[in-house]
Amino acid sequence: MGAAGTAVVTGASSGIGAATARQLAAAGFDVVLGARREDRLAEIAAGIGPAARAHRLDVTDAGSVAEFAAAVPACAVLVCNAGGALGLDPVEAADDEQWRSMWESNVLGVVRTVRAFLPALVASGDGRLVVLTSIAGHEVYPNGAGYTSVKHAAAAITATLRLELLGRPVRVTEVAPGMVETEFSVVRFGGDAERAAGVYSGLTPLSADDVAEAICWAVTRPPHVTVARLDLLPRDQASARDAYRR
Ligand code: NJP
Repeated sequence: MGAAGTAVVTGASSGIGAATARQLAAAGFDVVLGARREDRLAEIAAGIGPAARAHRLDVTDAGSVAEFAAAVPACAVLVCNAGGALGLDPVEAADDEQWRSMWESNVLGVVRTVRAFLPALVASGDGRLVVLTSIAGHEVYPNGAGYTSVKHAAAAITATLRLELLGRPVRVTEVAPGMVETEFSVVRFGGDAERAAGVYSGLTPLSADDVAEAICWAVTRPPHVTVARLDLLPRDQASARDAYRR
């Protein structure tokens, strides 16, 4: 067993989750990777080596979360990273299915996963819970309400957990990035890679590794230190709406 204990990462089949699993393994954790695309998960876990194992997980499905948690008896670190955005439309043109899907993965998905792993986090004696929200969890922008509303909810849930867990050995960290170049925008725009590339044009966005490094740092502070919230931005982004493009 990894000297640092077991770390679970949801949404580990790409982007920030995959990078976090790699970096946590390098920091001495055994890592358990969860997501829906099992082929991608298996490939990433194989690349990490014997410290990693992959298990299918759909955070929108209570049965899948229960099955996933049952396969992981001990857990010191839980990174709730699964989620993302769908669409970029004004509220007056809101697509119910896209909104429902975002609430299921970014909000209820976090609640289900935290509920399932909380007993193990407490039992570890030094549990660490990390929730990926976003700058969109603290600011709004036109056409973004579907995503900003779910990330605001995830931020509220994370802050509530810190209050509710006071006195129990679990540290709660919110990680709120700005632009990170991953599959995020390709998913948001339904596979339109050209439109997705436009989001990051003319500036250097954060990489998945930049965010993973911050997560790794937060969960490896001494047990009496809670990193409550990390806001990470590319230098050329000043708010959810303001970016400087060269
Ligand atoms: O995006 P991407 P990121 N059940 O698309 C998984 C937030 N964020 O790494 O199930 C289980 O490369 C999906 O796996 P799969 C963002 O909101 C990002 O950037 O196989 N897993 C994949 O592994 C999100 O919370 C940016 O399709 C599910 C992963 O989630 C987190 O960072 C900015 C799932 C998404 O990987 C990671 O996103 C920001 C489900 N139902 C916040 N649904 C940014 N990139 O700019 C999805 O502020 N996944």
